[in-house]
Amino acid sequence: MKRVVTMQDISCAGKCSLTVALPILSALGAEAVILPTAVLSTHTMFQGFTFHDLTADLRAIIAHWKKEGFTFDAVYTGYLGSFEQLDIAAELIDTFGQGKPVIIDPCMADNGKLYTGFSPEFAKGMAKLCAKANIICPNMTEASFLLDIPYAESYDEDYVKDVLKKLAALGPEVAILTGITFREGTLGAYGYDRTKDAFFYRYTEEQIEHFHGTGDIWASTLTGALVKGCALEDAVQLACDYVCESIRLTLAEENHNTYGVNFEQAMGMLTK
Ligand code: PXL
Repeated sequence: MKRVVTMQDISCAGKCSLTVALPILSALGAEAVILPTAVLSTHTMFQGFTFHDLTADLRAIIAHWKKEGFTFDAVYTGYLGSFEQLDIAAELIDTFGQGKPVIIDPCMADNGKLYTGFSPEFAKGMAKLCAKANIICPNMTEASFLLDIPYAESYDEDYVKDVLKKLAALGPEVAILTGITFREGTLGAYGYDRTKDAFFYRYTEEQIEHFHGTGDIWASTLTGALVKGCALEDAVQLACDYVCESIRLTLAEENHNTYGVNFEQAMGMLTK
């Protein structure tokens, strides 16, 4: 059985980070080993969330796994909350990611803005971590902070390709920009494989509302599908389709919540 180690926080309520990564990796048939960086009562879009930092435990957890002889078929990092956690993510990759797919989702920003608690300096640290990845999957806002370029609200295909080449120059073999659209009613991900000097675009129908946590669902699906043996472009398509269906099912529910999507009800797409 394939085994993935994923490092991100536990937002107890809010349907993001580990509370979506774990079930999605399981649904795709992979064992999910978790390195939880912090426990929050909710994700940071809520007011007044609690926060318990687990940084002090992380190196001991990694050391124990090493002693036990654990190996992993992929290393996947998501939301990381501090410079020290970036260092520990680098150590996790050095310890367990050699010759294995390393997927870094540089969760830190959306809609032109950094999330609460992040700084442009942190984005520089994240850019350095991205050098250790095989695949990175930022949205356009995260890409602009990683590259220290202005955020482009509108763009054309040439601009997207230029950003992707710059992202790949940070070090990863594959850079994927999520949330890319060129035509109303569609939304998808544009990728660049530096080793083949090849671009690809996979998209689906755009839902009328956007929700929190969908980036984590997207990256978890990508990781699980790749570990299962899907080709990169197929894994990207599945991730787009699964997020789209999760939002569709959310909107179909009367009085649905606004903090996350009904990814649970779309899970049949992953177990098939
Ligand atoms: O979905 C990304 C994410 C993960 N974890 C926490 C967050 C966010 C986004 O805001 O706040 C704690």
